[in-house]
Formats: sequence, structure tokens, C-alpha cells
Amino acid sequence: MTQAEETIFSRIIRKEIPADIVYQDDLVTAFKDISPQAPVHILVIPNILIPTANDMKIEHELTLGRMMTVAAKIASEQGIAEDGYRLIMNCNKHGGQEVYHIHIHLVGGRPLGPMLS
Ligand code: DGP
Repeated sequence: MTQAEETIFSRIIRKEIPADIVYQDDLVTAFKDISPQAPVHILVIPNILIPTANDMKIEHELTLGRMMTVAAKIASEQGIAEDGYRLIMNCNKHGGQEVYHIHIHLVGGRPLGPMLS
């Protein structure tokens, strides 16, 4: 069995490299995307390394649920809840995943158009 390799996101969680962290608790961390695709673009990630959506297990359900509720809380705090926003998780090559530490993209602040491209 191969050990999953840490990504830059683990270093952001540990605050070893700078990031604009908007929320952190015992299970999840949220920070602004370095390359925002909309006025609000925040990544919500688990503090433990789960490389892809394929690696999500029953024992992760508390953490995965926290990711969703934190995303909704941040959307509200950012003032985009009423107009709406999109929560996205990319998986592997066809999904366009670049960083192999799962993350929810919270994207909003403008009309987002059709979902798939
Ligand atoms: P994805 O393609 O779903 O794996 O998205 C990865 C996102 O992570 C992408 O939108 C850019 C963002 N990102 C990559 N490296 C960094 C970083 O070092 N800091 C921050 N804040 N965001 C990063």
C-alpha cells in the first residue's frame, strides 16, 4: 500500500507557508484560492490528507460534513448566500484536479453560467 503524499495544502494547514485563511477548526481549513475564478473563490479542505474523492470513506463523514457546513457558513459571511454560489470538487484527471488533497471550491459573487465546459 502506498502512502499518500502531502501537498502544498498540508503546509497551508500547518501555516508553514502563507495563505489567506478565512476559517480553521479541528477538522477543516478554508482559505482564498490563489487564482480566483470569481469575486469569491475559497477552498475548504480537510485537515487530514484525503487525496481524491475516490478516497472518501465512512470514517471521514464527520469531516466531509463539516466541509459542507463550513462552506455554507463562509458563503453567508461573504454575503453571497442569497444570490447563490457553487460548490465544486474536482476528481482526478478528467475532473481537472490539480492538487491531490480534496477541496471544495466555494465560488460566487457573480453569475456563473453553465456548469460544464
Ligand atoms: P483543483 O484543480 O480542483 O485541484 O484546484 C486546485 C486549486 O488550488 C486551484 O484553483 C488553485 C489553488 N491553489 C493551488 N496552489 C495553491 C496555493 O499554494 N495557495 C492557494 N491559496 N491556492 C492554491
